[in-house]
Amino acid sequence: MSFDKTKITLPEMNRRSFLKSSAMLTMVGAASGSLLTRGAQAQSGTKLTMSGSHWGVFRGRVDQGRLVEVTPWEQDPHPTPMLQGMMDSIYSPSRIKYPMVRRAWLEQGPGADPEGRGTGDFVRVSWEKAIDLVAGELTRVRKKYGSNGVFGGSYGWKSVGKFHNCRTLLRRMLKTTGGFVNSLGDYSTGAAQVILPHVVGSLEVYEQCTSWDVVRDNTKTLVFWGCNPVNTDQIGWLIADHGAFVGLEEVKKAGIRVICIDPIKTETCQYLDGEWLAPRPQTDVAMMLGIAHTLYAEKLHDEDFLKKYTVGFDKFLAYLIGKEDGTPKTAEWASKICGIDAGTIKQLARDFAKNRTMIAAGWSIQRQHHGEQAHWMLVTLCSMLGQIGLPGGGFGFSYHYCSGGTPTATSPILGGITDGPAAEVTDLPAGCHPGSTESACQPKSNAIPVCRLVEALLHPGRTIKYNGSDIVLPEIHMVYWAGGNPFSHQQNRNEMVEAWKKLDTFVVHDFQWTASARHADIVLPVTTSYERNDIEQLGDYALSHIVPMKKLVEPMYEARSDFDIFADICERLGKREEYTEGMNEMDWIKSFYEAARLESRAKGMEMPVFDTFWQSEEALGFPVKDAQKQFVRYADFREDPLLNALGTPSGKIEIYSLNIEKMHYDDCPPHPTWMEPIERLDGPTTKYPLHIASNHPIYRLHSQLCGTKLREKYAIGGREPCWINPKDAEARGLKDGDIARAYNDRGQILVGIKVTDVIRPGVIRINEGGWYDPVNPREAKTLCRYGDVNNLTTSVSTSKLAQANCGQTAVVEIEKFTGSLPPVEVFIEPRKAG
Ligand code: PGD
Ligand code: PGD
Repeated sequence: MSFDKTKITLPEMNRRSFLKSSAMLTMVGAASGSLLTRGAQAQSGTKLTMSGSHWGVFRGRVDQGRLVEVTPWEQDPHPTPMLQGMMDSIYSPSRIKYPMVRRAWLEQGPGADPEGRGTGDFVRVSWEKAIDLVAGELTRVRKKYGSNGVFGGSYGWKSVGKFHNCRTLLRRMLKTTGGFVNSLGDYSTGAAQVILPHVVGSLEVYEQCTSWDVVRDNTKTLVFWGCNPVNTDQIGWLIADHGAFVGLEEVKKAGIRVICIDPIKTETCQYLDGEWLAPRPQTDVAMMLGIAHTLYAEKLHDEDFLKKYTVGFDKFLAYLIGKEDGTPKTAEWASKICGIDAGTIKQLARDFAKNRTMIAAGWSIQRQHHGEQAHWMLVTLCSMLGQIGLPGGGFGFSYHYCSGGTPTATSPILGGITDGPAAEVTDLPAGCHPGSTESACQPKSNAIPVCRLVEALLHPGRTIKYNGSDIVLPEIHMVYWAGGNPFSHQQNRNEMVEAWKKLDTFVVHDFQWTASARHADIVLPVTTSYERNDIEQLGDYALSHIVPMKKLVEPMYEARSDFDIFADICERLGKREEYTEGMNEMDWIKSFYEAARLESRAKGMEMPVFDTFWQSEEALGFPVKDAQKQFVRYADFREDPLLNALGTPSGKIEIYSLNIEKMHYDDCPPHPTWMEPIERLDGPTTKYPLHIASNHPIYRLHSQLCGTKLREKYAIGGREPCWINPKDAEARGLKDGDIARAYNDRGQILVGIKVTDVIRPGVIRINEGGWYDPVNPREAKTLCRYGDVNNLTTSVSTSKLAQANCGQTAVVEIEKFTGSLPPVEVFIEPRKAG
């Protein structure tokens, strides 16, 4: 493993000049023809193979069929140390080698001994047998319960690549063979992405931000509100480009004032020498209201902006100044809730109004009870400041994700495999015909809000509200997952374990023995993306290159690609041709490239023929126009709000929403509102004294890479780390390196203690994504030996509007663990598998 060129260790930034990267394989305008320039690696004569990952572009060196070295791409401005874990994911002892079936399920049939899930008693079967079992069970369940008996929402991450997109491939198989229940939304921005279309007319959370260059040149105060790009921009949904690190370095060089509002003094705050304000978690809306009240009281708000570009400020104002409920939301009022002193809150209002202020908000502030309010209130606050659409002012909701703010290249959109023809609605109530407008004849829901699967299993037939509509939770008997790790991402693990007992069958495709695979009935081993060919774009926002993702090594053991597995299942069900469309891996990859080539030509650029591209071992680069480098979010709206009206009913920013008013939800009023979450630090009804920040991990992508050697970089006593303030540690007799038990009414986990003053007293940090390792899976609320934080979080939804997850809502107590320490067992094959 060679990382000599980069030497980065978080939280430090890589100080080498990011901008020096030489042009490698670059695509130029048609006028000058197609041009390929060889990169330094190729010139040296060393045979390295290029591929890509969520952690960046890299070159792999293979010796005698084994990947022995991974080198980050020369043009990556800030390679992440996580790339080191990637190689180990191929060879780690947590690799799934063969198709496996849970013994009780195999011998006694679907639904047998549900308490035995997770005990690791698996039997190895042949691929032939495994495919028969899956195809047979799909047929049985659909015949008995209809297509709504099968859940294929399969939420979660996957590997990069336009072809081996496992979740899409799963849906394609399920659609082709007879339908399924899908999922709505995601865990990242579940609340914000439902409320923001009512407020600004788009999802906003995944929109491009004002460019870093514009921020550097215009912003005077840069606020990171629950936002930690130094950590979270390490990865990409597509291949990570790490452009945000260039932007952050520029911000630092420019000496821009940085304020970080976060219970943790983040890596970003430390790198940028930011001013750290640490409110109580889950109280951001109150703090924002305190700032808003000061703006109004001191006449610092921008009346012209509010009049011209927003609707409903008058109604919100009645709430803000207390006309509506008798409580003015003053800085003093806010201070009591959020714990930041009133003077500071007032000063923030003055400073924000006086200077060009950009508020970069992360997403944890909406991943909590009533999370819809946070982003709505932030838009409202920025509307009062009146800087939205001005260079360097307003808000950006994606600076921390996939390097938002990195200018977008003029490139074609690379297509990918689709989930096939539109789903047929098959589950109409008896006696109804398709297209009937009778309300009794509306199809039973075939999509549920993504985090409500557990609720559906526990309460089939229950009607829940969702963004103005009613959804009847379906009766699900079979759950199929390919891409994603529900036994990591879902909140309230013990409730989930109980819900899973209702299932007949749980099928999982993965390459590692995750907790989900361990709780499955049928486990199918898939290839990693380093054992197959694919193609992908670089940078979700940058879209700067097309990257050949070339197979590095042959599939290990009996692993097969998701595509091949699904094609075989379709064959058993008589649908192979429909599924594959008669094409293999390389046919599909070429077809995506060729379509991009045509689009590119229409844009006046000439891409090389596929074979030249594929054999070049280089990424194909696209130009970035100056206009993109100078991009200002909402500049067009500001310039002409009629011509560039927003997608809201009024065409303006909706501080009061009539649409939401019509929904009459008691937990999501029609204007931004402070509402107590069900539990919080020092909250009125809170039972436990410490809040858990279940942040995104520094050396993992959720649970991905937890099963690799990278764990040695952070695990404490072999357990997931728990950061705790010295005061809280002392009060509990805890010191660095201790193993402790964190617990509440929902569950209990072991963690390794790290005492640090970069965390607010009253808050502990246990990152999400630690692998669930139950001591005794048959025992209710059993101890998790490794430290999966979702044993402790609540599964309550944000509100009736978004029904999103509240991963950041959890209070706990923690104590030194004095019993005999159970060894961690989750990072090897299940013991009884054979
Ligand atoms: P990952 O660990 O990325 O987590 O939850 P998610 O389920 O996405 O899971 C991806 C899985 O896909 C891994 O097991 C990986 O091995 C597998 N995989 C990768 N490539 C392939 C492939 O080609 N084929 C197949 N079949 N499998 C593959 C993440 C979710 O967690 C998210 S997105 C968020 S934002 C939430 N965050 C929090 C949080 O902040 N706090 C808490 N408490 N909980 C959270 N949960 C959520
Ligand atoms: P988090 O780490 O959960 O990241 O991006 P997101 O912004 O949600 O939280 C960001 C910051 O919010 C943390 O510093 C945390 O302390 C702070 N915070 C927590 N609660 C509160 C609060 O109540 N108020 C305030 N003011 N701050 C709070 C997540 C994004 O990251 C997503 S959704 C995904 S899918 C990706 N996941 C990963 C990952 O797993 N690992 C890495 N390294 N990078 C990722 N990037 C992406």
